[in-house]
Amino acid sequence: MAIPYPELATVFNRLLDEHRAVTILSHVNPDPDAIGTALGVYHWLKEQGKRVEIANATVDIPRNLDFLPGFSKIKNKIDFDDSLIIACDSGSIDRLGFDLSGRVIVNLDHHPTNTQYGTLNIVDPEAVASSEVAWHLLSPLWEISRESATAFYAALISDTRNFTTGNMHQGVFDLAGELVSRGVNIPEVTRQMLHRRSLASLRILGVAIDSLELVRDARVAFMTIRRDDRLRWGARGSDLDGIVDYARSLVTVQVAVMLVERKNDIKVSLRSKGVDVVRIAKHFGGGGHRAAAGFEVQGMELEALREAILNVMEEEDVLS
Ligand SMILES: [Mn+2]
Repeated sequence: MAIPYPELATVFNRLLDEHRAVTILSHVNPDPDAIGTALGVYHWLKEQGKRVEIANATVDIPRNLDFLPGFSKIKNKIDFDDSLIIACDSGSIDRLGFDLSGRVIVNLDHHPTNTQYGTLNIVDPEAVASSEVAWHLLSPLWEISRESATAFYAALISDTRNFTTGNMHQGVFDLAGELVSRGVNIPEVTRQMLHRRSLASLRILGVAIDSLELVRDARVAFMTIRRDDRLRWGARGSDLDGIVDYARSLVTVQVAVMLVERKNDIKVSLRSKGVDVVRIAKHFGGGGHRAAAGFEVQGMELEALREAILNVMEEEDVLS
């Protein structure tokens, strides 16, 4: 364990005692780790009789997670004004999308680039998912129910891409076993998470694969999704999840880059094999993990941005 969970849990407990209510948040454009971790914490607190609300600043949260217990409780606003904030899977305070000035915040995350914005920071960069952080913090304090375990398990399989990411180790399987022993219905979670894709997500995958370009001796792959393509197929942000992994899976590729043109900016996702892409993301004001990072830029054309990214790769000497 990289961080002193027992000591952090003591402070966490004290903060819980000092507040009459709790607001659980996760980052905007949430992925299953954000939603799953938040819901797991939500049930854990509910079961102890706490007054809890759960919110996310994004209106359009991924509908394929609606099988998770409590999904329908996720609101788009914060109603409690003096509650303890628990922020899940969010590397910075602005990624939460709400005005949190003057609030007491528990920052529960695993991004190495986390800005430590909390009153209490429980940030474990060695954890493969934020739900792993939640598990280490919460499981010694109070029972983990089937509801919480299911949400944490969904978060875990998502952030590890079904136990295949480069940071996998035996402890993750042990954790999965612990969660499953609380009654997680594995086939059901698998069905809901993997076999319920939208048509738009496959159409837009086709667009992305068509756009594939290889440069620098095929060590760098670019995929580009234009706004027109998304509008044409009705693809939402969550329909693009995992697409960049296809580019990384190519034998020669060390860095895969996906550029997604949006209304006011371009969203860039970086994935790598063995090289550190968080350095590239940081250069553009973003963050993430060694092998998976991202950032957003405004006021740049796709072409110019591609060149800028290649230049930063050169400067930072990320390619081997
Ligand atoms: Mn995560």
